[in-house]
Amino acid sequence: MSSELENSTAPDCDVIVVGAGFAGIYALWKARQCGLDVRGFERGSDVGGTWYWNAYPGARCDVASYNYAYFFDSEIVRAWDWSDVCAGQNEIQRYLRFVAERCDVLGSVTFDTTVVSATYAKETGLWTVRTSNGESTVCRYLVLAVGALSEPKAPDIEGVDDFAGKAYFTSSWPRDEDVDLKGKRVGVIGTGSSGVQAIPEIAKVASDVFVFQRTANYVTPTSGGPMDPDIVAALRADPQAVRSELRETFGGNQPLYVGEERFHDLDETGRERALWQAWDAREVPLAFRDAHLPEANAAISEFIRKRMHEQVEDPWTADQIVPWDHPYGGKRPCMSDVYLQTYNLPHVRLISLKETPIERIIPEGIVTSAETIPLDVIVYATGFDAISGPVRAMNITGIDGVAMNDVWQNGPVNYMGTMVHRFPNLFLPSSAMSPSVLSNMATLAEQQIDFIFDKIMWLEANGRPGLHPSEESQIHWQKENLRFAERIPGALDTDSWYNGANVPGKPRQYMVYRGGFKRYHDACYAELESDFPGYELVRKTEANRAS
Ligand code: N01
Repeated sequence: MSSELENSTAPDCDVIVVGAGFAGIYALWKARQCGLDVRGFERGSDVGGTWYWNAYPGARCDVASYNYAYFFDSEIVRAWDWSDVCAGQNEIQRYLRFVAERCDVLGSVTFDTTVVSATYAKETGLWTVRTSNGESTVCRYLVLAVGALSEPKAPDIEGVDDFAGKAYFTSSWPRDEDVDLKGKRVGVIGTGSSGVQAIPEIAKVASDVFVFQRTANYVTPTSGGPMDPDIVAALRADPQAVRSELRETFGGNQPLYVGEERFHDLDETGRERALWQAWDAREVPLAFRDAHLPEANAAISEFIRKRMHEQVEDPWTADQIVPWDHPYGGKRPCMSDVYLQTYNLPHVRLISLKETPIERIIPEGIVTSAETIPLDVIVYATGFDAISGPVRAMNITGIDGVAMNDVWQNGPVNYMGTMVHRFPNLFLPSSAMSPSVLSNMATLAEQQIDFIFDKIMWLEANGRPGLHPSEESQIHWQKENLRFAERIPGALDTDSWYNGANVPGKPRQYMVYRGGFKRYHDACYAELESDFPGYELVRKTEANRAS
């Protein structure tokens, strides 16, 4: 890239949106609605983001799809029929393509193109975005809608490249290959949400399945089945009312069941009744109104452990599959009606890596401390460099060449989960310290993109070239995050991708705002209503003076 381009005073477009998943598609549409010229870049060959890449067998949404959807356009809500309460990957990707086509944003996106760097020039107030094909594009506003779970974790096991059989990652399941697991000896490493969904499907066709489990996880029943016509009618009657309601909730969702009684108002019998009631309603984590209290959480955790244990026939496997070492919610819990029963099949075997760790991978299979397990296929369900990972993977520099990776060397810092001090007009939806992965990501995508474009239109209306949060605001937000995380049982001391513990060497920091969706939404709009007291405005630049 020439310095000439970096000093360009003429942007190629107003807005660049990176990523074409839930947030990216909406951002592209929103920019155009605001009268801004927009371009998009997407690494995949189609829209979908996480729903494009994670096409592994069994991939599906584990929150209700009719909530995990767009509400900005009532006609879209009315035009789409979900086949299932929790739709599968393929259906969600089709939905996103349907929305992108309907909003006519596809023509603005360059697919199969990875953004490798973004550089801010203080002199011009412009961002230069470079892509994998060597091109540079200059814009005024940059929206990195790259998702929280889009940077696969590199396998940290010795000998990964030595395996002679086929290896697949759930996080980038091949779309151009008909993966044939029929009659194969398949090893699956990882028992998070992806492993829990994939293992029962793999077991339907493979001759032998070996599940390599490092940490047991909570698995509770999931919702599923055809849509309730009353729910569909209510959604379609007034989609905008639903949109407003979702923003008033704690998680951006409308759970079908929440226990009405308080844990401490009940005796042992009452608690057991409430737990069973919630279990039957498939919402056991919400068994009590005050389910967040450590004592209530302990009762919920113990109840789930018992239910899990009794579903697995082999006593050793049942003991291993139950998460004794962390409270419910310490790690991201899983949902499935079929996962635990899969271990009752004669050709499925659990390998507990706590007892017999993997030593290395060899051409023939996997060597543990106890044995060599010959395999034809290895499926890595080993997760992501989550939340901060997709931003860290790009080379981003802000005012005076400050590098994002230096600013984030001890963990991500930002304000309101979307902007970073010294990176003006750079917007990071779905990133760290927003409700992100612990809220409904579709509700959040709409909320954050709305807020981002409210900021942009405020700048446009006030003739200001840009803004970024003050350092004090970031420090305040960091403290707010910690304050809420400390209240959540197990949040800080359980190893999880919420706090970066899953990636060797990643700084440990709890990266999800746990104050709830409504509180987050209100905090964002309090800033807007007071003309952004937590931000600094950038001075007029050459570009602004020229225009
Ligand atoms: O990844 P994970 P995921 N040796 O990090 C293990 C979303 N999602 O892809 O826990 C051995 O949860 C690791 O073990 P441990 C959802 O938010 C949503 O499953 O680190 N094992 C763990 O068991 C989810 O949380 C849906 O000890 C190793 C597993 O691999 C997020 O995506 C569906 C290992 C990784 O689990 C990520 O889920 C699917 C090693 N070296 C996913 N390295 C929906 O339904 C890692 N592991 C919406």
